Amino acid sequence: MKLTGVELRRIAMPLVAPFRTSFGTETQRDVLLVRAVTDDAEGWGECVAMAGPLYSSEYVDGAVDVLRRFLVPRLVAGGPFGAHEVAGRLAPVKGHRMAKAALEMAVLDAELRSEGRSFGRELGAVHDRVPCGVSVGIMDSVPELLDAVGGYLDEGYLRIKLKIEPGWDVEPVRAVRERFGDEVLLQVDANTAYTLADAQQLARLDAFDLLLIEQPLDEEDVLGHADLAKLIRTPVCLDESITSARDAAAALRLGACQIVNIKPGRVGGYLEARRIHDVCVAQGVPVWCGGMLETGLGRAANVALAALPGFTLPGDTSASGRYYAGDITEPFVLDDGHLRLPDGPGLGVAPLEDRLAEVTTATEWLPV
Ligand code: NPG
Repeated sequence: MKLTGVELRRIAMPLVAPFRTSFGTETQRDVLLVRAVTDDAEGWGECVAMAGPLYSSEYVDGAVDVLRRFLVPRLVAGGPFGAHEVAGRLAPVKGHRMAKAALEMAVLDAELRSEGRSFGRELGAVHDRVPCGVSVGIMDSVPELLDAVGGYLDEGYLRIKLKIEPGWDVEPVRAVRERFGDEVLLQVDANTAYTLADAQQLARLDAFDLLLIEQPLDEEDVLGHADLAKLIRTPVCLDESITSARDAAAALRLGACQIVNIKPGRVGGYLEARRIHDVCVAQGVPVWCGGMLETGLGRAANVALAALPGFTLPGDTSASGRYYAGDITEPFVLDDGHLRLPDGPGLGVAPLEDRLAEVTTATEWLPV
């Protein structure tokens, strides 16, 4: 395909409620969208970098800069290309996986739209809908948490993930188990907030029959996770530590995790995400699709990915309304605890023009 230009568009999306994790509180999502325009189609990518480098080293202003100065120029320098060549062309630029993923997603969407194929079909989806979990932030009090969890269960979510940090772990988990029972699929996510010295405290979670504990230790402490996995019964799942299929293979070989959270932005794109899926399937390791508070664009692609056969655990593929009162696409709505895969070409969804205009804070056109 031949690109005629790339638009970088910043949008500001207020969240329905503050979302607190061990690394900070989000009240508004500052999202970078990438629109790839070719001769016969256009495609959308969503960059999942946050406003600040607190989840990982990437942040949205940095993504804009690297796209403008390095990634887009490199992509087009070698002449026409296909979506499967994007990662290779961008590989000389170190890191910046979220920025790379957004560009690849936009190009892939444009290519699939022009060929009339959907993301789901391209990635290898085997289901037409996916079971959904919801991620519940850290709250000021246990009663407040129980209200929130009760509300999500009433809406039909099939799995609850509690954000934890030192001082907010055993007590909230116990309270949720006591109130809602042992049948609820329950897991926790620490976003790197602990060290191996906390192993005894984390072992207290063993009593609650959790599906998994996600990323308890620092992203670079893969060996620490392998040690921790021997000290606790709850299965360890890695998120931040896994940035490629090679990382995933290494972490599995080391025994650092028994489950993998796959987020396409974190690993450089949907095609690398599929490779991680394939590595895990080959070793019988369950995977699930993470979330980064995506708009309907990223959500559409995540739902397609989550329909691959190895995604055997419900993902953070919540309905649009979990985060946004007004999404920029037709909203994803929960149906019996599931989201349906869009089946149109490419992402199968596109921004609603008026809504997009309302939330746009800046646009920049990069001619090529
Ligand atoms: O459902 O989109 C979602 C969010 C799920 O908890 C969620 N994401 O660490 O996985 C995470 C977390 C996150 C949120 C990460 C915001 C980065 C920013």
